[in-house]
Amino acid sequence: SKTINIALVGNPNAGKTSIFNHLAGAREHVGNYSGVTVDSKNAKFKYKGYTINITDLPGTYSLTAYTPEEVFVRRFIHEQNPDIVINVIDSSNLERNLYLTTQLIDMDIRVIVALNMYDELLEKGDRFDYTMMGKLLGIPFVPTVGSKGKGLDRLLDTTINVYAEKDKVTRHIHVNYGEEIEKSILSIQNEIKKNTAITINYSSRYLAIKLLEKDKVADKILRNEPNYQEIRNQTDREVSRLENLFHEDTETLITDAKYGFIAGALKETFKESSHKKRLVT
Ligand code: GDP
Ligand code: K
Ligand code: MG
Repeated sequence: SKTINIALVGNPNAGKTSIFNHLAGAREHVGNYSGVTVDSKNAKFKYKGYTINITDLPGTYSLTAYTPEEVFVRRFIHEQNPDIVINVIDSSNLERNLYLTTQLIDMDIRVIVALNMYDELLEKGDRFDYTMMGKLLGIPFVPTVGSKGKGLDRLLDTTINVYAEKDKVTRHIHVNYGEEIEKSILSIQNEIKKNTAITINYSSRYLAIKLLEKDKVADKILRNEPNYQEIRNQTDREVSRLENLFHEDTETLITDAKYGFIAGALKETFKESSHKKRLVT
């Protein structure tokens, strides 16, 4: 049977391991990684004629390269190339959790969002039009309650549909970084396309964004290219141009634009409960 390789990616405590354990049928202790050993867990099972090969990855808030967890998750996605990334997000903290989602969008990979802790969202009475959010991001959203194993059949059915390219929501969107940053991305992207061998299996837009973020991993990927210096020079020019224009470093500009993008999407789809919680005195 066909094997679908899935990786669970998300913030710490979003519910990745709970979902993993329910899917794998394991009843292991659910806990956090100690922080000393960064590791992943892997399980295989059959579902509707497919072999599902699922990996539970360490929690990360971001996919830069500042922590061992970030390096591990990023390398896993780059090198193992999973068919589908299931981005497990905590419904009670959408803004922070969706930041990572924007980085997955930049990577141009196939993503499904498991809208976990959905029980908490319902309990608070918040209203979230996740169907519309899915359409805006081009990513199917599936509500789940990981601790109870709820929503997981729908998560797997969606996985199969996305894998078989039958999912109607899935489309590749770009996070819009605004006119000036977009201009810079495009010009660096053009240098990358002109000066790299076609064997580089990363999206040129993703690499261009990463170069603007002054990311060392992307720089290292490109450094072996014979015309690397052309890409480097163009990047330096664009970084200077943007930093002179906005009086802010480009890494911050990109981060701010991502949060702006999320805020805009949440404004259209999310309404916090008007019932204020009573303080117990
Ligand atoms: P991970 O760090 O992403 O692997 O998160 P865990 O699976 O370890 O879950 C963190 C905590 O949240 C645990 O105490 C889980 O029991 C709890 N949890 C997981 N999923 C849900 C959910 O959907 N609803 C609620 N209320 N709690 C959950
Ligand atoms: K929580
Ligand atoms: Mg975990």
